[in-house]
Amino acid sequence: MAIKNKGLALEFEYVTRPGEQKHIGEGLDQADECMQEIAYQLIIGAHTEVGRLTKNALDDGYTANHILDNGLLNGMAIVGVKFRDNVIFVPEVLISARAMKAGMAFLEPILSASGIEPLGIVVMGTVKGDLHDIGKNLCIMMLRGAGFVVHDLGVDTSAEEFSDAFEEHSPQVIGMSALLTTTMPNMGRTISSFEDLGIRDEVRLMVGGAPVTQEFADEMGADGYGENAVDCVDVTKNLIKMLEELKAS
Ligand code: B12
Repeated sequence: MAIKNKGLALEFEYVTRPGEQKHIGEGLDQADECMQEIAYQLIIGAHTEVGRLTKNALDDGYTANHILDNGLLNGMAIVGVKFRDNVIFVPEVLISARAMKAGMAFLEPILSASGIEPLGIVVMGTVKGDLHDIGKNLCIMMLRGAGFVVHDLGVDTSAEEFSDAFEEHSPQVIGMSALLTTTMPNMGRTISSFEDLGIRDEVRLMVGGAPVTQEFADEMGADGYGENAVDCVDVTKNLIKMLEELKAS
């Protein structure tokens, strides 16, 4: 392990699960001192610094992809782990998200002009009657950071709006978020409406939000459930694989 940046080395100590240590550790191994500094500044939420370092790195000849993978995403991976493990809370995540945005402001125009194929297309929304969107927005941020194109339907999204978005954007995965026990059933209603419209097998439906459990997700016939924003990315990747297999069979 070659983490030369002292601050980042201390941050990496929060990564305690062996699988994650390996995965994130390998990512950090690819990062030179400049990328490690970007990752560290993102973790501590220094948005001006992340913007400045990203611009300097581009001027120095690093590619946008390299900075995204080795700088910003390495930092975001540790932020995600710290958030899940209750080391940091929503305000700190939002501050790191702002730093990610500051870096992405320089990278996005280059990435979109280069026509790199996205990992997949995802539609996300908070279900009808529910106005909570902090968790959904964190999921979206992680998905975009991981290379997905995400269409955000916002809050209070009806079943019809989800199916319209399916027709408009042709996503492989649709994610629904609910924070209220009273709005959770609207996830099931949306799934039923996809069945009624005959489009149920053309897309994978994923659910999440604090009161949602795997058991509840299974009961209402969702294809996937994620407990947090880190899970959301893994679940999305698995669901896309599942959909491809389903379509191939
Ligand atoms: C912030 C908040 C609000 C804000 C929302 C602001 C916003 N822009 O989101 C405001 C003030 C508007 C609000 C309003 C209300 N709220 Co409120 N709110 C909260 C609070 C404090 C935090 C929620 C939050 O953001 N958590 C942090 C995020 C990061 O976590 P998260 O959403 O769970 O998301 C994570 C995971 O669940 C997962 N995830 C989330 N979505 C998805 C989707 C997918 C597909 C996947 C894979 C994963 C995933 O990943 C996320 C990141 O790790 C909670 C209490 C609490 N401590 O949880 C109450 C809480 C959710 N609210 C509650 C209530 C009752 C209300 C109101 C009805 C209050 C009222 N009487 O007016 C209204 C409802 C308004 C409405 N129609 O929606 C109750 C719900 C009770 C229940 N069991 O139903 C709670 C639990 C408070 C309580 N203890 O009573 N609220």
